Amino acid sequence: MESNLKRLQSALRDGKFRAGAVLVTSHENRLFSTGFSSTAGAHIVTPDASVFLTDFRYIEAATAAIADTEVHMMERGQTYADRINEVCRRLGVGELAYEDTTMTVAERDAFAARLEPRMTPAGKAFSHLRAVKNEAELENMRRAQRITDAALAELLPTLRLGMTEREIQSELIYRLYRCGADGLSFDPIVVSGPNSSLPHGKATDRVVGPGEFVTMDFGVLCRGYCSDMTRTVCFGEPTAEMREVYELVLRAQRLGLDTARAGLHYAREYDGVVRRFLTDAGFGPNFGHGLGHGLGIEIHESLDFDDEHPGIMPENGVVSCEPGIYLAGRFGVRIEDCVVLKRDGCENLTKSPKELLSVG
Ligand SMILES: [Mn+2]
Repeated sequence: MESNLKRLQSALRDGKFRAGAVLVTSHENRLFSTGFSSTAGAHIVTPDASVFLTDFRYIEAATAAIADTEVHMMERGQTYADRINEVCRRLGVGELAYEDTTMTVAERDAFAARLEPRMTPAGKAFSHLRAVKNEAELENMRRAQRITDAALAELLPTLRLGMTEREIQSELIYRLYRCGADGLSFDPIVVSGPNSSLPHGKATDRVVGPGEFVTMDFGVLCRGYCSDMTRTVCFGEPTAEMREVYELVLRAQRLGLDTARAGLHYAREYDGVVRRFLTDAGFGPNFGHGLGHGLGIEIHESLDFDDEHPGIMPENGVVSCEPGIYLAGRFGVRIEDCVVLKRDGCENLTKSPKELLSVG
């Protein structure tokens, strides 16, 4: 299996960064290029060399963890710009691609004033690399989803009428950590009754009543990688209309899962297929968000990164499948799994059942 560092070096060699070397500065891209998580550091990569600079807080762990890389400590009072200049001089780097998509304008200006190599924007090169996962990254994501599935299985029997959204959210977070989460990939969404028509609503002190949907959208971090899942359950018995809407969303979701594969145009051939299905059923205006998004180190990663093939979903990319129907002021349903795109279909990372469940 090719490490992310080797993939980054191949991309440099192939001219994908339009520079001889790259300066990796954001937490997310440093995690990608080194496999090491830290709040401070800079990674300078050329086709044949890899130098990571970090400070006293991380030096011991970084030295032990990062393979095929020189790891050096920043001395107190030194600036990253000065140390990067030293490294670039030694490696003969005259042109350095920088993360124009993550750096603040102030950081860019400060580097531009001090760095000796010419700075060129890396553009979409990082999102292109990160969209395609290697086996180690996929294993982290499978593990993250296993934790997420396990936490839901533990949570469901604890749900009782009279709980508030916030109580459900707290119980869920507790289970996620107990099941092995390193962190949360985002603050879980727990919305009930009429609040469930808010796709990204916030948990409140609202008490869940009988015959109401509760939508829970949540995920964890495992070794720096995200999971993401949504399930809608009913407290007590749903009405016939609620059941009908739920079954429609479930059919739409299965259609998305059956459709998903590498090489499809996201908007036309993936999102578009499910959107047409829900539109034909009369719920087009009630499905106002995208069918899916990329994910990995970040919970939302771009699927539109390849200028030669705009909008095409890559092999070994991970994408969510999350149709929903939202009836303002009444109720909403969303069901979400995440899949690994393969040439002839997809691997569903999400194992939690999704038949309409009556709880409480
Ligand atoms: Mn999602």
